[in-house]
Amino acid sequence: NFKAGEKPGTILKKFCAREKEAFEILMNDSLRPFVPKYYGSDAEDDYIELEDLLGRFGNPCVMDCKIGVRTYLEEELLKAKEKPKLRKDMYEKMLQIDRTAPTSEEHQMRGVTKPRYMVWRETISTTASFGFRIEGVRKSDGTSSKDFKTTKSEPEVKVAFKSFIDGYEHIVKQYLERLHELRHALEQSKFFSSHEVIGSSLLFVHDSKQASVWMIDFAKTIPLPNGVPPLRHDVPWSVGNHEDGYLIGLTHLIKIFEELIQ
Ligand code: 4IP
Ligand code: ADP
Ligand code: MN
Repeated sequence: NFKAGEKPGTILKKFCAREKEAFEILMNDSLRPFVPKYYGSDAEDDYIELEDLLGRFGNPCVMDCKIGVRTYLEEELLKAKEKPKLRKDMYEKMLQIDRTAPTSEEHQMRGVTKPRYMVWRETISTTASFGFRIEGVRKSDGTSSKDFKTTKSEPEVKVAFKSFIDGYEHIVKQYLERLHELRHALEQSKFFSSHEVIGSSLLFVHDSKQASVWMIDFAKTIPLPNGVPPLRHDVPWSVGNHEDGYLIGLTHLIKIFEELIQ
C-alpha cells in the first residue's frame, strides 16, 4: 500500500477518496500538527503523498494503536443486513485464532459477515472495553510483531507498552505531553466534531532522543450526515448515533502512560 514519495521525506499511499477529502480539511484544522503533512494526490488519483513521519527519527521504535470502540462503518452493517455476504477469508482468520469462535451455522457455511468478524475482533481485544487496541509494534532492532489480536486484559496491554518503551523510559514523558496536547486539539477541532473516525490509528514513534504521536489512516473517516448532532466521541455507540468512542480510547491510553511513568 505504500512506497517512497517523489519528494524526500514523503511516502505515497494508495489513493482513497475519503482519505484525500479528510486530509484536505485537516490541513486547515486545529488537528494539522497531529497528522502527517498532506502534499496532494497525483493526476490519476492513484496515490496521495504524505509526510514520512519516521523521517526525523534515527532508528525509531513504532507502535500502531487502532482507536475507537467500533472498527466498521454503519453502512457496512446496513449492507450486511440487507444483503449478507459471507466472507470465507474472515471465517478462516477467525478459525486460526479460536476454532470454537464460529457458531455451528457459520461452520456449516464456512463464512461470516464482515460486521460479525469485526465485532468479534473488537471483543477478543481491548477495542470494545478500552476503545483502542495495539495493532503492531516495530522495535529499533528491526524486530516487529503483529501478535496482539488477543491482547485483552489491562496487565497484558501494560506488558506490551513496557516492552515497547524498554530502554527508553526517559522519553515516556514526551509521549504523555503530546497525548495531552492532542486531546486539547481534538476538543477545539471542527473536523473532529463533524466526522466519524473509524479504523484510524495513533502512531507512536520514538528514538533515544524524542517521542511523538500522530493520527493516521483516514480511509474510514466520514463526515456526519446532515441533521445528526455533533459527535461527542466519549459515549457508547448505538446504531444511528455515529459515535466512535475515540476519546474513550485516548483517555485509556493517557491513563496507561501516566501509570508507566510511576
Ligand atoms: C482486517 O482485519 C482489518 O480490520 C482491516 O482494517 C479491514 O479493512 C479488513 O477488512 C479486515 O479484514 P484483520 O486486521 O483481522 O486482518 P485496516 O485496514 O485498518 O487494518 P478496512 O477496509 O475495513 O479498513 P476488509 O473488508 O478490507 O478485508
Ligand atoms: P492501511 O490503511 O493500509 O492500514 P495506514 O495508513 O494505517 O494504512 O498505515 C499502515 C502503516 O504504515 C502504519 O501502521 C504505519 O506503520 C505506516 N505509516 C502510515 N502512514 C505513515 C506516515 N505518514 N509516515 C510513516 N509511516 C506511516
Ligand atoms: Mn488501516
